[in-house]
Amino acid sequence: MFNKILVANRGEIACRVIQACRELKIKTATIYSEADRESLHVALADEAVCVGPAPNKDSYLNVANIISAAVITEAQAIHPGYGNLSENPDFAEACEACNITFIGPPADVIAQMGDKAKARRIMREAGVPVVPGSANGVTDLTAARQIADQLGYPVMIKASAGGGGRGIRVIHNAEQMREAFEQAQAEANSSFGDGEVYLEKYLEEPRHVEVQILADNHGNIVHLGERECSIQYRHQKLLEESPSAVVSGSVRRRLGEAAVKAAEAVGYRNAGTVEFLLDERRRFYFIEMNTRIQVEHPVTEMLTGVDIVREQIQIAAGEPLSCEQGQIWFNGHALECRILAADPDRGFAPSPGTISRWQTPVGPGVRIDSGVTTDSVVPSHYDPMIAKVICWDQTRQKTIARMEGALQSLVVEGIRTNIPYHLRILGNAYFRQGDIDTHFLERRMGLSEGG
Ligand code: MV4
Repeated sequence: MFNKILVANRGEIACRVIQACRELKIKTATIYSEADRESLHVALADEAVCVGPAPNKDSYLNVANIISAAVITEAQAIHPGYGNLSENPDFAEACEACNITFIGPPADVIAQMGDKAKARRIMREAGVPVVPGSANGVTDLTAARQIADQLGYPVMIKASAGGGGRGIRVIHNAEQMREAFEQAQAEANSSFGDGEVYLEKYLEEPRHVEVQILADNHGNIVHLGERECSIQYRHQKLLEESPSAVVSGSVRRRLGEAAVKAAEAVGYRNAGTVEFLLDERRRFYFIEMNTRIQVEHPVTEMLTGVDIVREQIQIAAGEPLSCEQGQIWFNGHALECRILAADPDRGFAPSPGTISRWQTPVGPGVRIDSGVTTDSVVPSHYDPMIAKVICWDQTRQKTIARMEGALQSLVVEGIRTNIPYHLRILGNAYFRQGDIDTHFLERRMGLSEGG
């Protein structure tokens, strides 16, 4: 087992990984930018290295300085968290080249799943159901028109190097194709340095469910059930839950089998998430695979009792999974609300500043994963998510009530947050009936995608 791990991230996920290391008696080093000198994750780690000035690109994305931090602190492994360098194959490669274990999948697996068109092809060849669409990337307008005609409009155009909704758009008819195709290519080029796009049949009323998997270096792969992630604002998940209100035992088993098959097909190692769309007839289709720990992992941890971050560390250290599929049970219901330093009255514009008071609820089935505390400064340079409230109870209705109570007891003074907006969602009749899909926010909460 590792003696010391470098936690190469900030905020709540850095605090979460540091805590897992502490339980395993592993020493921790972490990194920080000049803006994060006084932050909570720095205080919690055993030691900390400044890797650059405030802007993310100069610090938390600074591969050379981060690897140097691992070398000078003599860390044997690096945990990248999520976002930032967590799905950067060059970073994973650089870690291994410096004889530092990257806590995540092999670099080539990250690269393969990072190419969304290639990922679809691998999954289709492995017999995993994928959304009907182009077999490869689409390079010219004529091909795009032919494929769209075969699929039937509406179709969705997506960037191969994108993911998570970046660079996707819906095309409703042939007249829109030229402009949409050219814009999508240009946007993919400018955002990802790779203009390749691909086409999929647009599913009109899907739910977005994702399946957590764990794979060790001894051939063991398990799934930990699904997470319902349909409630998204501009492709940022706001609130996630497990189980999905519409996934039956048999659908869960088939989703899990498909996710394990996807992991086998690509030689997966460590924690990963297979994303599917679920249609109104409960058929499901692969859309992409995420090769990192996800923000919403606590929902699965609360439901199954499996500590996913601890499993990640143990897998990276060469140990076998601590659980077999037959020992994994899905008990009760879990729900997560992402707490953003954002102003819901100004289209969720970031609301940086100093938190003059942070007071968290306590009680059975209430978990707060936080990167902040009283007197923390929320900088304007980074993602505005400062914490997550995760609740568990025996039924969905009880879990909703527990979450409402927890959010009402979470005191945050000095900055604006989206807590009131979460309470509006939780109070919404359609939400409380479990009647949600990917259009929930605009249809039921009057929130246009434009903000
Ligand atoms: C889709 C889709 C419908 N049809 N693909 C992909 C990235 C993820 N963040 C959202 N994704 C979707 N891909 C096809 N072929 C619906 C979604 C989707 C979504 C789309 C627009 C607005 C909100 C959404 C929420 C969840 C899923």
